[in-house]
Amino acid sequence: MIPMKTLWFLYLIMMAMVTSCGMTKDKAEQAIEINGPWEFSEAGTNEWLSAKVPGTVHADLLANGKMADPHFRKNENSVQWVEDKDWVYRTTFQVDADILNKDLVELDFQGLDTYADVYLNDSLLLSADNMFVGYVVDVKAALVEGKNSLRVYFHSPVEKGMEKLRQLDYLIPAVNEQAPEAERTNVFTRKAPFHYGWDWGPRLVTSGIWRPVVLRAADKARIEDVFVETVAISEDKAELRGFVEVIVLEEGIYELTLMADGDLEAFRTKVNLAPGLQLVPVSFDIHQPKLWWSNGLGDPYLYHFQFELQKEGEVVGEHALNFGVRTLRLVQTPDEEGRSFYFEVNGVPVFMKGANVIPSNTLTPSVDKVTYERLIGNAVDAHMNMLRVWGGAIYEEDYFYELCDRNGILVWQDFMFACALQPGDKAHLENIRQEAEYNVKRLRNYACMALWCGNNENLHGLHHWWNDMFEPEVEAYMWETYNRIFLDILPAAVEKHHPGMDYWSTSPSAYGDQLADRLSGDEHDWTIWFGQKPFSAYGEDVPRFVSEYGLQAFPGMHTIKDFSTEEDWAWDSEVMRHRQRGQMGYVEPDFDGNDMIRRYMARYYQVPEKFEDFVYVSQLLQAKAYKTALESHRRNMPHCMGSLYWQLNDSWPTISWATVDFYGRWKAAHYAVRKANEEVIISSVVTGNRIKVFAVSDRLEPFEGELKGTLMGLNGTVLLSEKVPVSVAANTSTEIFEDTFGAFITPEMDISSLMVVLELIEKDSVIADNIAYMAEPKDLPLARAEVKTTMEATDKGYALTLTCPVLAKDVFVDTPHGDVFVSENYFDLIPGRPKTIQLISSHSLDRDKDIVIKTLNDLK
Ligand code: BMA
Repeated sequence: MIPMKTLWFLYLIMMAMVTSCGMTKDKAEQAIEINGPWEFSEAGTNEWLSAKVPGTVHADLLANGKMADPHFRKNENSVQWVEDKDWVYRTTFQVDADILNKDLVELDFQGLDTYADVYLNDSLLLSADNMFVGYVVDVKAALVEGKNSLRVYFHSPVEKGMEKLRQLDYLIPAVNEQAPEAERTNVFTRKAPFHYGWDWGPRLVTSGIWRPVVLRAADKARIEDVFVETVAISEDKAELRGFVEVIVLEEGIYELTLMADGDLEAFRTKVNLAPGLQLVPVSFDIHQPKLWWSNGLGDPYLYHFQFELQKEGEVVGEHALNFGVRTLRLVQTPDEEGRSFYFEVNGVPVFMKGANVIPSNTLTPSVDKVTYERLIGNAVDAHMNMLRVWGGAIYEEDYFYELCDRNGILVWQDFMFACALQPGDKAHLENIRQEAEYNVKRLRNYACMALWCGNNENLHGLHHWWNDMFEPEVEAYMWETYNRIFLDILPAAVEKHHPGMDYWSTSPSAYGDQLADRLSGDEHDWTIWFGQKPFSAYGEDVPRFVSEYGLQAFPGMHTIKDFSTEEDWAWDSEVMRHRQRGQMGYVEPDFDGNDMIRRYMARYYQVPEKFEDFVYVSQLLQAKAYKTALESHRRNMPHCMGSLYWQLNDSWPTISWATVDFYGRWKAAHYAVRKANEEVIISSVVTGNRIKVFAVSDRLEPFEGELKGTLMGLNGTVLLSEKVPVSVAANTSTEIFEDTFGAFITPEMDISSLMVVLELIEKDSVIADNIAYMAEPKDLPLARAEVKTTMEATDKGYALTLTCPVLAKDVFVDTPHGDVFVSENYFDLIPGRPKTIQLISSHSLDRDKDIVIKTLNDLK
C-alpha cells in the first residue's frame, strides 16, 4: 500500500542527479587545491609515509598498515598511542609567476585538527588552535616562483589539553569523554568532543589536515562572501535582501550584477569602492517566486544565483549560490499550557519529524559523498523534514547542507558544545567567538538552516549533574562563563551575521533560557531508557517539542560479523561489552546499555537465549519504542510539534540508539520510523475494553474517509469488520473514533488472542493502517507460523509474496550477505492476507536457499 521509495540503487541515481556546488569556480579568481602528494611522519622519527589530505593521521596509519583497524573487536585499545604523539605533514607545490604577480595571494587552510604550526618554506606562517575555523594567510611575500614547501606540525591535542588542565585547581566536567575523570581534556580544545569518546563511539583523538588547503589569488577585487535572506513573501512576489562582501585591492567603480537561474537579471548596481573589505547592499524582488518547501509540503526549489563583479568591463569576481526562497521562524506564543514551540515554513506551522545526526565516521574526512547521500536519503525515505546536527561533533561539511537544501530537510544546528562546561579565559572565549562567526557565516545562506542552538544539555548538566562539584566561587565562575558564551557571544554572532535567524541557547530548555519544563521549549525525553520508565510514558506529559529520545538496539548479524568473531557472539561477551559505551553505574554497579536492552526486553518480550534471536528482538524492541514515541508525539499535535529521535546514524559499527547502522543497514526501527512518519497515520490507544483511534495528518487540507476496523483472533478468525465515515482535519491530530468492543469481548475471553486491524480508506484506497494488540508481545499467544512465499524476478531484483494463515509477528526477511535491500521488513503479516515486498538486489537469489524468514512466533 505504501509506495516503496527506498531502493539502494536510487542512491546512485540521486547521486548522479545531484549537481555538486563544491568550491566556487571564479573565472577571475584562481583557486588551486594543494593536493600533494603529501606525506606524514611521527615527529622526531623522520620516517615519512604517504598521506591523504584532507584526512587524519589515523586513516593514514591505517592505509600504510601501521595501525590495526580500530573498528574490529577491541582494536581501538591498541591505537590509543596515536593521540599522545606529535605528527608532521609535508608537501611541496609549484607557484608560477602568473600567480605571484596577482594583487592578492593567500593560503586558505579550511580545517586544521587542531594545534598546528604551519611552516611555509621553513618559516612559521601560522599557529592554529581550533579545528572548526578556517585560517587564511597572505603569502604573497613568502612564496617563491617554482617549488615551495609546506609543513604542518601537529601537537598532541591531549598533551596540549593536559597543559591547560594542570593550570587549574578544579576539574571542568565533560561527562562523555572516555578518560579518567581527572584527565578529561576535550573542553580545553576546540576540537570535535566526540573524538575523545562518547556513549556511542570510540576514542580516536585525531590529528590532521581535515579540510582542503587552497592557494587563492585575485586581482583588483574579489567577492569574498554573500548573504541573502528572504524578508517577505506575498501572493506574487518575494522580497530579498542582503549584501555582497568584496575585498577591494584597487579603488574604482565596480559593477555588481546578480543573475537568477541563468537569464533573469535580479539586481545590478554601480559602486565606487575603496580598498579594503566592503559590503555592497543588495535588495531585489522575485516575481511569482517558486518557494522552497520542507520535505512533504512541496518542492524545495533552489534558485541558482550568480553574482558577478566587473571593473571596466572585466570580470574580477564571481560567486555562485543555490538559494531557496522561503520564510522560516520559530513560533513561541503563550498559550494555555505555556508556550508553543513550532517552526513555521512559508507561514505554515510544520510538525518536525526527524532525528539527531552524528558524523558517519569518527574520522570525519573519511565520510565520502556517497555516505552523505545515503544519510540524507535515509532521512528522506523515512519522511523526515528535520535533522539536528548535534553539538558534540562537527559543524558539518557543506555537502551535508547542500543535500538538506535539495531535499527539504531543515537543520537544527547546534554550536559544538555538549554535555560539558567550558574554560572561561579570555583567549578561549575569543577563540569561541571567532568559531561562531566563521560557522554562522559559512552556513547562513542554506535554506535548510532553521535554528542555531548554543549547546547540548550544558544547562541541564549545570543544574542536575555538576551542581555539587564546585567550590562556590568556581561555581559562580562556571555560571559566568556559561552566560558569557551562550547568552552573549553565540547569540551576538547569529545576530550579526545571520539576522532573522532564531537562536536557542541550549537544548533542552524552557522559554527564557530556563530549565526544560515541558510547558514551553524543547525536551530530551530520556525518562524512557535512562529513566527506565515504560514506553507508555512517551504519551504522558508530552513536551512541546521532543528534540531527543531513544532506545538502543544491536545492529544486525551481518554488521556484527563484520566487527567480531563467533566467540564474541553473546550479548554480554567481552567484545559486546567493549562495544557498548553507555555505562550506567548509577543503575547498578557495572550496569551498561546491554543490560538496559535486556531489562527493557524482559518487560515486553521473552528474552531469547540464542544471540542471533537476542539481536533480532533487540531491534523489535527499539522499533516498538520509536513507533510508540512518534505516534504519541504526533497524536498530541498541535500541543507537541516536533519529534527528533536520538539518533539516525552511527560513527562506527556498534550497539547504539541509531536506526541505521554504520554500513547503512536499516535496523527494524528505521522501518518503524518510516511508517510512523507517513503523511497520514492512524494510531490507537486501547484501555481495557475501549479503543480510541486518532488520525494525524500533515496535509494542509482536511479530507473525508472511512475507518475500517477488523477485530480478529491471532488465528485469523474475524469477529467483526466495520466501516465508519470519518473526517480528518488538516495539519493536526483528530480523534476519529472511540468505542468499546461491546459484546465482542466477553469477560471469559482471552483478549490477548485478539487484534484490531485498522485501516483508513480514502477513495477506495487504504492510505494508512495500523494494528492494535491487547497484550504485549511476550504475552501474545502466537501460534507456529508457516509463512509461505512465492518469488518473481523484477527489473530491480525480486518481488516476494508472503502469506500465513495465522498472525506471523515481526516477519524478518533476510538474505545470506546482508547486501539486499528489503523494501518492507519486520512487519506483522495479517492472517490470510498476502503481502508482497521488493528485494532490491544486484545479484540473483534463490528462494529456497537464500531467503531466510524469522518471526517472533518461531521464538516461542
Ligand atoms: C543525549 C545526547 C548525547 C548522548 C545521547 C545518549 O543526551 O545529547 O550526548 O550520546 O543522549 O546518551
